[in-house]
Formats: sequence, structure tokens, C-alpha cells
Amino acid sequence: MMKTVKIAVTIGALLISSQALAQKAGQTRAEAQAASAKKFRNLDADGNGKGSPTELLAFMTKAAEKRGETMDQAKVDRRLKRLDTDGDGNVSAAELAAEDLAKFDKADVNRNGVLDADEAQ
Ligand SMILES: [Ca+2]
Ligand SMILES: [Ca+2]
Repeated sequence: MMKTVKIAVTIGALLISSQALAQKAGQTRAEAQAASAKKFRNLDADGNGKGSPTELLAFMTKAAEKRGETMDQAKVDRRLKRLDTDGDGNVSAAELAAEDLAKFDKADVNRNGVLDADEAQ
């Protein structure tokens, strides 16, 4: 009985930590930029270079489903508002990269361009 509980807790902890691994140890800034570009290609489903609100909704819904969560329009709207810095109503690759690289720079406390083990989370 106790053993089962312990295993369940371990699995739960693993799931949580793998979800939190948005930033990987050893990742360089260039890799973060490449990952962002790849993410944008997934977001921009019709390949017109713009992530439309509809595409963002589909993209975020898919990501939420992977985590076993649901997505709502209000969340997507807030995300779009944050991402869309030039205010054209769409997300560009540059706008997405700006957010991703800002996250990277925030995590890269010692500014050496690589996420060290203690900086990755
Ligand atoms: Ca598009
Ligand atoms: Ca925009």
C-alpha cells in the first residue's frame, strides 16, 4: 500500500518537473531562438508569416490539451495582447522570439548565454 502511494507521488513529481522544463539546462541563446522559430512554424499553420488569433487559439488549445488542460478564449486574447507588440492583431515570428528570448534572458542570471543547471527550470 505504502509502496503504491510512493510510486504515485514519484510519478506526479516527474510529471510536474517535466512540464516545468520549458527552459533546458545547457540550452544556449541561439538554441532558444531556434526553438522559438520552430514554435512559430507550428503556430503559423497556413504559413503566411503571421500567427492569426485563430491560429493562436488552435496552437494554445493543442498545447493545453497535451497538458490535460483546457483553453479559453479570454486566455488566448490576453496572450495575444501581450505578444502583439506592434498591435497589428497578429503574432509575428519576431514578436514570439522577443517573448521567448526575454524568458531566456531572465533565466540566464549570470548572462553567459547558456542556461546553467541551476538557472534552468
Ligand atoms: Ca498564419
Ligand atoms: Ca503583431
